[in-house]
Amino acid sequence: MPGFGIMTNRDGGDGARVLFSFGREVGWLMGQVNRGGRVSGPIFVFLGSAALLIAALSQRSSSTPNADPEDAAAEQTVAADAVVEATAPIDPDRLTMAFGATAANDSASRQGQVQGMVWIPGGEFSMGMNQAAESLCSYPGVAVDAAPIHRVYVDGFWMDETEVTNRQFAEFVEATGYVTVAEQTPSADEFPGAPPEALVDGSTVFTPTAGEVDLDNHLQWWRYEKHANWRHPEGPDSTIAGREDFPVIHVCYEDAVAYCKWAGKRLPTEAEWEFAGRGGLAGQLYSWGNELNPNGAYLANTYQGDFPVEGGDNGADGHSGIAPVRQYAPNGYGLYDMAGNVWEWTNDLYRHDYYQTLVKLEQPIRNPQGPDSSYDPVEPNAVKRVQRGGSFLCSDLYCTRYMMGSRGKGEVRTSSNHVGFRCAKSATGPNSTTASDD
Ligand SMILES: [Ca+2]
Ligand SMILES: [Ca+2]
Repeated sequence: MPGFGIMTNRDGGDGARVLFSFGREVGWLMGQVNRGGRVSGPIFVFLGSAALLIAALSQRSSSTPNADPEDAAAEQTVAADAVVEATAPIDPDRLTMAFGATAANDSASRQGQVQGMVWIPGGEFSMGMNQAAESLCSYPGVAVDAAPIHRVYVDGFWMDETEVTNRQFAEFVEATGYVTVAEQTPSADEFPGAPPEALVDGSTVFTPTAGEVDLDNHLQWWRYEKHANWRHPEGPDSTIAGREDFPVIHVCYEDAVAYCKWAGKRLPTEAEWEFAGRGGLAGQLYSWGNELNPNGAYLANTYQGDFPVEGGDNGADGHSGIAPVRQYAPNGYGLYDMAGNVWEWTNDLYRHDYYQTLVKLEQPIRNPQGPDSSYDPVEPNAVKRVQRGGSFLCSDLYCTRYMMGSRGKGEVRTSSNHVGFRCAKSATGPNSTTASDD
């Protein structure tokens, strides 16, 4: 049967809602991304006796400014201009800028305590990733959008100790009656031309493959699961009973923002997230240091074994698949799971060339809020926000984005079973050096 699908890129930290006719009896969709994260498509290939191309790349028009063709053309022009700007010569010294020391602010301005949050002092640090770190991943491209390194200053702020859990999200839904995007039936307005039977609520779920596969086609291990949502992570027959302390998943950007507002918080900026994730360290590969497994210990829930093969996730780190929060030691600021477990939404729009733009500016860049528009050459029409930290599916075979400084991204209305979030909160009070939330 033709179906409504959501596509995610790479290991799914990236993606755009896509309509396609899915299911083994109809065919498949392939050719989105080649090595290095560059575009080779999209190429839609449908096989079978009922071969039928029903699909078009589409985003939720209600949330995307470029749904109108004229707007889309205008945005493309803006994006193209920005790319030209970003590819202008950069001072060679900037390109080879090394990580500098982290100079944290004095924490004395902190006022009181916030339940479940820790104070991140803010200060000046080096943000981004060294291109040489690419060598730690068998699949190239992990550092492409995370270089060059640049100096950033962020004000102090509060950060959730953990990813937002099912227990916390349930309190929010109980109090507000909020319905996540994954629980809503997609509308024909959003996906014009889609057959009515394809418009079924659901979300994207990782599905291991029967055997080894070419890692160039991530659609082999992702499926659109009808009626999958935060309450039913693997589909309608699954439940979160007993998983109260697991991170909430199947939440898209606007779901995360809605939760944050209810909680009197906000999403962190990408710069805040990285400052917090580094835990006071400077230029280290991981949120705890430069060794992935110091003294043989695992310090994050990632993926060990053959990816993405059935039974391949051997759980050497203690967990096959997603884990409850707080299973590993916190980083230097007391934050848990800043690497792995689930990807975390940040508030910044995603541009692949944003850091190339920043490195030309006077350093340090103060409290960067992300670019004004989104642009990902892999999916030029998708509006994306930055995600950070990697997930339980990240592996040195494919996606080492549990490495500090690396970047993920996701289409704003797309959810999946390895993306969640945590909240930030600006400081308030007479001694605060921090701007208030807006
Ligand atoms: Ca694991
Ligand atoms: Ca995480």
